[in-house]
Amino acid sequence: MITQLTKQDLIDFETEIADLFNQAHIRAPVHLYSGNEDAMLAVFRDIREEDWVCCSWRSHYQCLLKGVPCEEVKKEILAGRSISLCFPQQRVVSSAIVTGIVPIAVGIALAIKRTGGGNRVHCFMGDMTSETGIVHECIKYSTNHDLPIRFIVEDNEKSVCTETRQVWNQPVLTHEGTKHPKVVYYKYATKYPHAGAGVRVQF
Ligand SMILES: Cc1ncc(C[n+]2csc(CCOP(=O)(O)OP(=O)(O)O)c2C)c(N)n1
Ligand SMILES: [Mg+2]
Repeated sequence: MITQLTKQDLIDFETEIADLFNQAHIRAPVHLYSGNEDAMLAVFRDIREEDWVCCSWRSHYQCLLKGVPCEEVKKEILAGRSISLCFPQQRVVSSAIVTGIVPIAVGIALAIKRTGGGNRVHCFMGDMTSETGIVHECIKYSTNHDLPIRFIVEDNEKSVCTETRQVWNQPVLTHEGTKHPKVVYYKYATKYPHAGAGVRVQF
């Protein structure tokens, strides 16, 4: 583990951000996690300091667990950058474009392989992202070229307010319960809405 942060530390951080958002101290969207702390800590047991962590719009836990100091993450969120947090020093990069980060993660993994590096890439994505065409291609390419990358599918069953399984008329998602060596899947139930923290805040 890179940090000594506990499940409660993660929850406390998101709770503080939720309060700050609801009090209109953050004048930009925030996408909060909850209910996935154990799963996230388990995923991070296999992440080392020299590895790259690639994220979407929802990345507070990854930044904290990759070793970015809490105050630094909070400062960036307060500055309105929660949606695409990037901390190159700690090797965390994010994109707020659905699927945007996935080919970038594959590119980093390809560069590591070509330069003979011993580190890896860990690419986090939501359930809807995981069902897209480009993700299929990225997983296929990474598998066939045995790139040093792992994809983590975080299933909250939703794409914003839409049920992912209903959209695709697919009761079981593509990566649900997978044993693929490069894909990790977990399901969680969040208490937060897709974005924000439950209070309508006008920017
Ligand atoms: C190209 C693009 N289209 C639409 C959006 C708006 N959008 C942001 S998050 C999201 C839902 C993605 O769902 P999922 O991959 O399951 O991630 P979750 O937010 O549930 O973690 C959408 C449609 C976007 N950011 N980028
Ligand atoms: Mg989702």
